[in-house]
Order: sequence, then structure tokens, then C-alpha cells
Amino acid sequence: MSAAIEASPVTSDAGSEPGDTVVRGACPHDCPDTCALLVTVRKGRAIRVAGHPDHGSTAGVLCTKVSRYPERTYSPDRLLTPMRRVGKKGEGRFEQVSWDEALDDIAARLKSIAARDPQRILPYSYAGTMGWVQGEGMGSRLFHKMGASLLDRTICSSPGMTGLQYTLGGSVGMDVEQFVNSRLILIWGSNPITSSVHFWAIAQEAKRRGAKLIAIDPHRTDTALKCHEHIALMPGTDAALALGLMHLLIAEGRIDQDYVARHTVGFEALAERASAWTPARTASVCGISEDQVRSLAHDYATIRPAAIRLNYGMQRVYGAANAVRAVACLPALIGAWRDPAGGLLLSSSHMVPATPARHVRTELLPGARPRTINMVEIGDALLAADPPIEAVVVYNSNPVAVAPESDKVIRGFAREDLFTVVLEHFQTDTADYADYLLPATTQLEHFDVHKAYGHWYVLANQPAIEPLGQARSNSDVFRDLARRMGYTDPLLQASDEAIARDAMDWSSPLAGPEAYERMIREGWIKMRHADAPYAEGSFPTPSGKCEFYSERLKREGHDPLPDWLPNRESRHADPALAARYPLAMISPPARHFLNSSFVNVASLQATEREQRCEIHPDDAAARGIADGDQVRVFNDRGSFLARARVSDRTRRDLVVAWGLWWHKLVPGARNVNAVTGQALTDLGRGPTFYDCLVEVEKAA
Ligand SMILES: Nc1nc2c(c(=O)[nH]1)N[C@H]1C(S)=C(S)[C@@H](COP(=O)(O)OP(=O)(O)OC[C@H]3O[C@@H](n4cnc5c(=O)[nH]c(N)nc54)[C@H](O)[C@@H]3O)O[C@H]1N2
Ligand SMILES: Nc1nc2c(c(=O)[nH]1)N[C@H]1C(S)=C(S)[C@@H](COP(=O)(O)OP(=O)(O)OC[C@H]3O[C@@H](n4cnc5c(=O)[nH]c(N)nc54)[C@H](O)[C@@H]3O)O[C@H]1N2
Ligand code: SF4
Ligand SMILES: [Mo]
Repeated sequence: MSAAIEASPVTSDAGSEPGDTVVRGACPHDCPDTCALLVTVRKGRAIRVAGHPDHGSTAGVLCTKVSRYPERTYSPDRLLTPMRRVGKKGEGRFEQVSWDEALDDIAARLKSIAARDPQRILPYSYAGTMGWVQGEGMGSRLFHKMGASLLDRTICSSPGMTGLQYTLGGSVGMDVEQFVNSRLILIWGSNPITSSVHFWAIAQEAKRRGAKLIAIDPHRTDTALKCHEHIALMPGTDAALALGLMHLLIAEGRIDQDYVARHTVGFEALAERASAWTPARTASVCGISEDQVRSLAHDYATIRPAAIRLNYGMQRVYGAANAVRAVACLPALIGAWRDPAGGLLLSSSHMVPATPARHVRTELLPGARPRTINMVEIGDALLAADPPIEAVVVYNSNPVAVAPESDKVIRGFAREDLFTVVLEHFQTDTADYADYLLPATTQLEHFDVHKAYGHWYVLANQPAIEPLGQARSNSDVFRDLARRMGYTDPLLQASDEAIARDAMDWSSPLAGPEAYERMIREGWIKMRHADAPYAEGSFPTPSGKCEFYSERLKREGHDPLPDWLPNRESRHADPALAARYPLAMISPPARHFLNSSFVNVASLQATEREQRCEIHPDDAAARGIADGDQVRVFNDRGSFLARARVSDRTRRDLVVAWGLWWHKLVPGARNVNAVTGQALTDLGRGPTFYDCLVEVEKAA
């Protein structure tokens, strides 16, 4: 924890009693909202976690999951001591060992592999916590120093980020708090009632003030139900819809000529590309009506300010980055960026002056750059990488449950010759395969600093309670491991505060004066961007303009214009496969889980009940499936069992199966990733979880 600066005291919180302390925190989870927390501590025990009432987007409210944080933290299943495997791989049988024994042995094993070929060591981590300190800070430094294989951390957002990068210049966009003044909000590839409740609260307020809300989503989600309109396109057809809208905007003279002339590149070429996308063709590819295309174009052209809340739902298919690029062209065409409440927001992570190379200290990397392993392809990598992966150190992630093509991932982790270390709160599916399982602290027990990807704040998290049992923070364990491996570089002993200070440019004018100190004292700071940052162009692209046409893409051998690329697994691209597996499956997040986190919290598990899949009544009838039947969802990669829900909220030819259960907690021991594949996206090397054809049958 930071020594010199102290968080200013919070005197009370609703529900606190005299003698309680209330501690400022930040939600660590992979969620755009990154809420400001107030943790009430009574006699050393956290009794309540609430949203900070004064924080702009949190506004005193938390989602159900994190409201249950004390239940998760004090769960009888928490890992509290280091453990060593005694059974076979995957059996999940362990004996207790001391930290000294565990870390000495891990250091010796890693050192001996590193002496032969450090690339045979692989760190595997993602966003269990998104903190600068407990996320990549010290872990990456240590693995860089070792010369371990680099991990391409692409499992979530990289295709969309890449699409934005080539179009707007980075993950930049509107201030989420401005959506309250939008008059038209397209909620595109997102179900915020599940995945971003604070944005939903803002959209609801906009609706009360008269805004029109339109959901663009293959599934009639809870969000879509509450919008004025819902466009249920087929998965992987968003670029077609965006091009169809451009076609009409251009044909009907709805373009903001002045904005386009001054702040964009390549309008003529884009117009040419869009000219092929007549309403008829658009409707046919998207599986919607021509009227829907026309009406959406009309609304987008005539209602101001018009804002698009894009999310990651559209970029888990082959044509992912192109789709995001196509949608990201729309606001510039109509000059929507002129208004603070107009434009687009996918991720705002580049609105913060982060300094990633300094944070993870790339200078520690050896002269010859180690190979890179894509985390999406961990199944193939564990089974077939050359040279083989001999050791994997997992933290902040549960790859056995979250990575695609589970059968391969499981076979990989089951290799008896693989040395596996897992830092965790719980004995997850991945933890079952560990040789050493190390107990990690939770957000209530350690210090951290967080930027967000859904708003413009940077927040501090103060530890509220002592670590439970023998739990230790990731940063602490990696510092210790560095010492035991004999590395003397001071960067590997940096304090938590030093890691956080390295993670961004705290002296940037965007952060304001005494930014770090203010953030610690007050709990958060907000980046000082103009209300409408792109009203006068100034995009962070090479040209400073919104790049419809990208010279960079052309130089790199790609299509310089956005296009619709059909799903690899679709009747367009692979009719033979579509004949055998006619149903497209998407596997979006469940409301009461966060990826595979919270799946073991009893109250949340009870709410989600069981692994479910939703199928259209016609598709169900054709297969003799009734509502409530246990069904098997399968393709050539594998299968899983789910409880069928027959409903026309799912469109024909589509199956929706919510993630992400732990394999070991469901009948058949396989979750949705049993059928998803390891193929990568057009750009950004991302996953194609929702580019997945399956068949469904009644389970025997
Ligand atoms: N409760 C909860 N919240 C979460 C998470 C969670 O697991 N649970 N996960 C967090 C994480 S890691 C992330 S990345 C974000 C994800 O945030 P979002 O990307 O907003 O995820 P969802 O809310 O599932 O919304 C995705 C929507 O996209 C739809 N969709 C699927 N395919 C397509 C398509 O091809 N086109 C279009 N237009 N729509 C499509 C799905 O039906 C779904 O409703 O949420 C975060 N928040
Ligand atoms: N089929 C399908 N698969 C998907 C998705 C999908 O939509 N469909 N979504 C994908 C997406 S968007 C994402 S982001 C990935 C998510 O994949 P992951 O980032 O692996 O997310 P989680 O499953 O939540 O696992 C995070 C783990 O980190 C642990 N953890 C949390 N905090 C700490 C800490 O401080 N220290 C340590 N050591 N551990 C900690 C938690 O206990 C948890 O087990 O899954 C992807 N997989
Ligand atoms: S998961 Fe999201 S909505 Fe829930 S508390 Fe964390 S940041 Fe807020
Ligand atoms: Mo994600």
C-alpha cells in the first residue's frame, strides 16, 4: 500500500454503525463500468460492499454479483494455503505445503527450464482483475526477465480495438455520461442489462428524457425487450448492415458534407463500396426486412444527437474488425461527433494516458524477442507448440473454462509432463490441473489502481481487510519468485505504488495537477477531455481524421476499406458444413456470472440455475425438442448438455447458450466452449466464439 499519501477518510456509509470503518475501493472485474466501491468493515471483517454515491457512473449502485462480494470473499471454498498436487493431473487432489516449499520448488523448476530454453515457459493471464498492480505489472516484468514466451492477450477485445485503431486511431470515443443527452441510442452488439448496468441506467434516463433506443442484436435480450425497436440480424452480419446504412445515407443526401470534407479520409472510395449494399442485399444478408434497414437509416439520419453504444458482441466472429470499422465510420458520415451526446463508444481505454511499455518494462525482455503464443490457441499450443510448452503459470484467468475448444485445452493441461502453477481464489477448472495451487488475495485484501474501458476515470482501491489465511497478492508472489530465481533487477522489486506510478503519465494535463495524490485521497480522478473531443476531428490517426480508407491497412496487405466478411461457419462461406450443422450458436455472458467468475457463488449459481440454451420453436419442433428438455449441443469439436428453452426470443437458425459455467459444475462436465473453435478473426488475432455452427438433439 502507498506509504506517504493516505486516502481521505469516509465517515460513514448507509448501513454503517459507529466503530465501523468505510474504505474506498474499485471493482476489479472485466466490466466497462469499473465502479467506485465503499467497503464497510466491522471488527476486521468486510460486511458490506456498496457503490459510491458520488462517483459519476457508479451513482451508488452495484450489480448483483459484486453486491455479493463478502459472500464470495468469505466463501468456505476460498483457497487459503499453498497446495501441491498429490493425485493425477486434473483430479484436483492436493496437500498443503508452506509458501517457502512451494516457491522454492517453483523457482527451481522454472530456472531449470529457463536454463535450457526459457520460451518453454508460458504465463497465461487475463482479466480476473484489471488492476495495474495485480494485473500485468509485476507478472509481465518477471516473465520478460525470464525470456518466457510472450502471451498475445487477445481473448476479448483485440479485434474491435484493431478495427477502431485503423478508423479512429485507438480505443477512443464518447464520454459515457453524455449518453444521457442523446436522442437516439443504438445499442449495437451489447446487452447492457447484463454486462454494463451503469450504462443501462444512463440509457434509461435518456429514454425518460425522450430518447429512442434501438437494439441491434440477434437475440431479443432483456435489453432489446426494453428498447423501442429491435433489429434481430444474424450473427456476423453487422458490417453488411453498416454498409447498407451508408448506402442509404449517401443515396438520400444525408451526409454531413462539411464534417466529411474536413475530418475524414476516403469518402469517395467508401461511397463506391457502399453502393453495392442496396436495402435488398443488406436485408437478405442480415436476415431482416428491407423496411428495417430503411427505418434505421432514416432514424440515424434525422434524430440528433445520435450515439452508438457498441460492445464486444459483434466482434467474436471472423469479420470482427471489419464490422467494428464499418460501424465506426457511421458517426463521421453524419457529423454525429459534433455533439457531446453524439458519436460512438466501444472502449475508452485509450482516453487515459497509459504508459504500457514502462508499466511492464519491456526493457527487461532479452535481445532476441521470445516467440508469442496466442491465448485463444492455448489448446493447440499445449498440444503441439514447437518447442513444446513445459511450464505454464496461470493467474487472473481460468483458461480451461474460458478458452475455445475445451477438449483440446483439457488434453493440453492434462499432460503429465507439463508443470503448471495456478494463482487463484478458488479451485477452478484450471486449478484442478495445477502442480502448485497458490492462494491469491481478493480486491478487498490488496491495493490497486484501475483505469476503465467504459468511462474516463482512474480509481484507487485500498485494502479493506487483512489477507485471508495465507493468501498473498499476485505482485507480492511475483516479487518473491524473482528473488528466489536470483534476479537482482530492482524493477522486479518495485513496490505496488511504484508499479501503479509506472502505468500512466500522471503529469499529463489530461490527468490534472497532483493526479496520483488526488486519486489516492479522493478515490478517483476523471480525465479532462473536451465534452465533444472529436467535434473538430483531431482523431489520433496518422492523418488526424476518421479514416474510412486506411493507407496503413493497404500497406500491410489488407483491404483499405471496411467490408462484410461472412462467418467462416455459415451457409455463405461453408455450405457443406452448414448442411451438417445448420444452427449458428452464440454464447454471450450470463447476467449473474462474470465470465467464469462467480459461478461458484451459491446464491448466484442458484439464480442462473443450470446451463441453458435457447432455441426457436420451429427449430425445436423440427428436432422433437420441447421446452425443458435436456439437449446435447454438438459439432465436430465436441458437445455439451443444456436445458432447452424454446422461445421466439431467439431467431430461427440460431441457438443462444449462456456462458461460462465451470465444466465440473454441469452435467456432462462440458460448458459452451466444448463446441467453439480456435480460428482467429480477420484482424487483431481474436477469438471467434460466436462464429460457430452446431446441431442440437434431445439428450438420451
Ligand atoms: N454480467 C456480466 N457482465 C459482464 C460479463 C459477464 O460475463 N457477465 N463479461 C464482461 C466482459 S469480459 C465483456 S468483454 C463484456 C461484454 O459485453 P458485451 O459485448 O456488451 O456482451 P453482452 O452483454 O453479452 O452483449 C453482447 C450481445 O451481442 C449479441 N451478439 C452476439 N453476436 C452478435 C453479432 O454478430 N452481432 C450483434 N450485433 N450482436 C451480437 C449477443 O446476443 C449479446 O446480447 O461484458 C462484461 N460484463
Ligand atoms: N464461449 C465463450 N467464451 C468466452 C466468452 C464468450 O462470450 N463466450 N467471453 C470471453 C471473454 S470476453 C473473456 S474476457 C474471457 C474471460 O476469461 P478470464 O479472464 O479467464 O475470466 P474469468 O473466467 O472471470 O477468470 C478470471 C479468474 O481470475 C481469478 N482472479 C480474480 N482476481 C484475481 C487476483 O487478484 N489474483 C489471482 N491470482 N486470480 C484472480 C478469478 O477467481 C477467476 O477464476 O472469456 C472468454 N470466453
Ligand atoms: S462488475 Fe461491473 S457493474 Fe458490477 S460492480 Fe463491477 S464494475 Fe460495477
Ligand atoms: Mo471480455
